[in-house]
Amino acid sequence: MDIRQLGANLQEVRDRKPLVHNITNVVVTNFTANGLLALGASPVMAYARQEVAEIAGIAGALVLNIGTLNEVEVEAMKLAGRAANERGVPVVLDPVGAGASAYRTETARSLLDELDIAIVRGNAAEAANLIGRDWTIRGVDAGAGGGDVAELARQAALKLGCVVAITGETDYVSDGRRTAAVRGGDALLTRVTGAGCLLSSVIGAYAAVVPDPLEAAVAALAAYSAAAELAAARAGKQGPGSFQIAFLDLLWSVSPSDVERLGKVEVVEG
Ligand code: ATP
Ligand code: TZP
Ligand code: MG
Ligand code: MG
Repeated sequence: MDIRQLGANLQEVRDRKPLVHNITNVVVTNFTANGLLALGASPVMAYARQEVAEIAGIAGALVLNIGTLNEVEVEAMKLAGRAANERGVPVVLDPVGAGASAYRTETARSLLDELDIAIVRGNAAEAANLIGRDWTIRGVDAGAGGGDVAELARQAALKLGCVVAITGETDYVSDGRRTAAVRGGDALLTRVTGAGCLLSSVIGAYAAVVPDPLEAAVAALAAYSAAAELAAARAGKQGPGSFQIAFLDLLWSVSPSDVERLGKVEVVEG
């Protein structure tokens, strides 16, 4: 894994402005589109089964997020996912709330079974529940769990056959062979709804331009954490509202050298 490319990968996103097709939840749609625009990517939200295959097929990445899932949307996700797979477009899955209801868990698993997913990004509870491990989840937020999250990421990557990024105070990313820890960020991210969902879409933007999905996820997490740290320094004292605006500003202004200076990536294994 080349962790010296963190800044170069951000520049690549800005230079290539990848089109990111999001089928996401109703809570975070606007924040996700604004965050991708601020970073330098090009968001499109498209849900109709009449069009999703066409749009996913020309996108740089497809992001599937089950935050407010329903039957019609899940059908659209599968149509879009198949078109993306046929065209070699990387697919990112955010299994929001997996474990909170049987429908969410089963839907996330069926997307993983039926589609070739490149990267799963979720909290520890979602990742654990996807692979049949117990971990408390309350609505969409991870509760207390326990154990070694780096090992959970590794096991989930092996079992699901893709890169798994588990976020929290420290993020862990694994492809089953190589595992990295990304530290930093700011706890105010947990007070802004959609901070995780936007991150999954940012990972999509990176996956569109960085061929190795593990490297793409690590670079996205490092940039996101750096932007959050700078935003907290600028506006954190005022609280989550001001932080959210500052964070969007920082996604726009964080520089490749900021990411290299602030990025706290450690290769745990591989
Ligand atoms: P949850 O619903 O459990 O909060 P999520 O899907 O919103 O999960 P998070 O795990 O909160 O996603 O991750 C979103 C971003 O917030 C990531 O960049 C992560 O590193 C960061 N983050 C989460 N908790 C902390 C923390 N305590 N300190 C610093 N950064 C954090
Ligand atoms: N309810 C359903 S989806 C959603 C909520 C609150 C947004 C979750 O966003 P995140 O990024 O996991 O905080
Ligand atoms: Mg959160
Ligand atoms: Mg989430």
